[in-house]
Amino acid sequence: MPMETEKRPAAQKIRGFLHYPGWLSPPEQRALRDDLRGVVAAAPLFSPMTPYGKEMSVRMTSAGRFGWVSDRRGYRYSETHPNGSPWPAIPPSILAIWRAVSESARDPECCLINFYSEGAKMGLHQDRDEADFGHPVVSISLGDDGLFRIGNKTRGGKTESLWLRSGDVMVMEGDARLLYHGIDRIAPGTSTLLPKGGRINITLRVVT
Ligand code: MD6
Ligand code: FE
Repeated sequence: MPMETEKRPAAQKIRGFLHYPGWLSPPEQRALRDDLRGVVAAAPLFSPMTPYGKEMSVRMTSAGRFGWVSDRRGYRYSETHPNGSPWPAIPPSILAIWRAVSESARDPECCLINFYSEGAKMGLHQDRDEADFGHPVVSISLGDDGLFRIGNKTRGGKTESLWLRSGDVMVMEGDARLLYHGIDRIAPGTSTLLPKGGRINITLRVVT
């Protein structure tokens, strides 16, 4: 079924982020979940160490040419999983979402998969390790709801929050590209998509 011809929800703008609530139908969410099982089988989830020597509460893995890793050398893109293997290819179902919502002429080179179990969160951060901020960052949420907070171009100041639900897509581009953002918490038991619960967030980026 060609995604482009289907009826898709309109974007809601929040601080320049484009939020598409329910972009993916429930059957599309299940298909994407199953595609991710193949990625995780090839590139197992791991718990990254922050450069400060603390284990992150989120578990992660990647697909594409580059993956995101973090250890005592710092946060960086890497062409290999911590186990030394190259990352698996980005599933076509994920590339189709990028092509539908992003105006980028290029395909993403990194597909980062973050898994949040109950109690996991992600501190306020900027996504600024890519070579060209003219390309957007696209995110896809699956599973339990996550409370997403958006701040400013520098740390501090007023913030706004919204719940990201299973099937939602977010696009961070233009003036919003360098805003601080993070996940305060997830709401366990709000989705039945993942048999053991939790939340998955996928972010797509052009790196080079
Ligand atoms: C998350 N998302 O939703 C974390 N980054 O779990 C992000 O850090 C993010 O949603 C850039 C653009 C969109 C995002
Ligand atoms: Fe981010």
